[in-house]
Amino acid sequence: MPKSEIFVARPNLPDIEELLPLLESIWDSSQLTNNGPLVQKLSRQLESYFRAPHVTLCGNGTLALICALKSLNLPEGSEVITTPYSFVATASAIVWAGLKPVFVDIEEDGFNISPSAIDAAVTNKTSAIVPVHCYGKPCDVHAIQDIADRHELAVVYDAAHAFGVDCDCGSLLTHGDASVVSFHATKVFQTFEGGCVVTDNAALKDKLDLAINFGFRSETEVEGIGINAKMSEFNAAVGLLQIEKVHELITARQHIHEIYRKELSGLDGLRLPSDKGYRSNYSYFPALINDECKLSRDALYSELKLSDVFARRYFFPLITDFESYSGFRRGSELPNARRVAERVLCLPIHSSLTAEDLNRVCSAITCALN
Ligand code: T4K
Repeated sequence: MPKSEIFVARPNLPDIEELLPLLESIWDSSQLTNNGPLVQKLSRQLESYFRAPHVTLCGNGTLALICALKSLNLPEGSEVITTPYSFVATASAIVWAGLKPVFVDIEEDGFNISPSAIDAAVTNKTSAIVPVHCYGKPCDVHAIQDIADRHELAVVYDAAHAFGVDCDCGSLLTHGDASVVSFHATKVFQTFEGGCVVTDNAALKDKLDLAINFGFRSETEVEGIGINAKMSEFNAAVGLLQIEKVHELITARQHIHEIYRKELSGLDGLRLPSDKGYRSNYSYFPALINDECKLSRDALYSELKLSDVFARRYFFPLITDFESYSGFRRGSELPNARRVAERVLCLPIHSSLTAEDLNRVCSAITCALN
């Protein structure tokens, strides 16, 4: 029998039987979008889950990031310091918001933006910082806030990977002016497409609610240049079922994380991620294939494909290596980001992986690297 393909991510889908009553409620009301009852219900449930005062649901994480930046009224064309080690949407959102990304390096021993590199890159054109909690691991939020306060900069966290993560001082999503979460199909909590902005600033929340709905304050009043970034009732229905299960889904991922750490820890040169020091959501399992490994990262990636194991090189290439982003300013050299981008391999981690799947992944890696 042919072996099934093992993907880096797989959405957890709600039971169709459970979805039907929610779909019936949408059909009965004919309210498909525009802040309907399911969107409102999911917003309140997420505020409670994130222990945060305000959540604005959006059509996806990228639109949520654009709207968060737009709603801060940053000067048009001003500079936003961010990381080149991320999904391209981090930078594209900055550009779509009419701002200029400035790329600085990540920390020497991690995946997140370096606070000292941010500090050194601030100029009188800088208006904001967009750090990424890469793979859901918290940035140094205290150091970043200190820099932002000293230079009067806004901070919008790209928390696409950080659904429900806690850091040393509670909910990670309550740091900065706003945090943006993605609910894409590949994420821990998914609504097919979706995302949200989390903020504790009521005035910002008001602007966001206008921004995602063309700027409409009332039937006859438009404030600011808005866009359509609303979440639909269908996406919210999926979210309402997902939120009931999310604890179970994160626990299943934690189990996989522990199995990988147990089975792969003895391999020369292979560096495995750790969940120490914060409450993780286990959204990714980024392993580093260092120079002492028997195979290079790309060789291992190809070798695993031969076993139908589709690990992914998140995040390679660096955003700055895409032609469209090569012209933006570098606020520092990028040696740490480059080293990690050339060595990282994200292993499959999702709630539908079976013990047999995990055995296949671990055996394929062990055979290749031993
Ligand atoms: N900021 C950061 C830091 C992000 O990582 C992202 C998104 C964003 C912002 C923007 O948020 P959104 O606007 O997307 O809400 C995927 C996702 O499309 C993307 O959401 C995610 N980050 C990024 C890290 O990964 P691809 O191009 O790798 O996706 P794809 O289609 O190759 O999917 C990966 C695997 O997942 C497939 O091999 C199979 C499985 N899969 C995928 C989809 C779409 C499924 O099983 N079912 C599916 O429906 O970008």
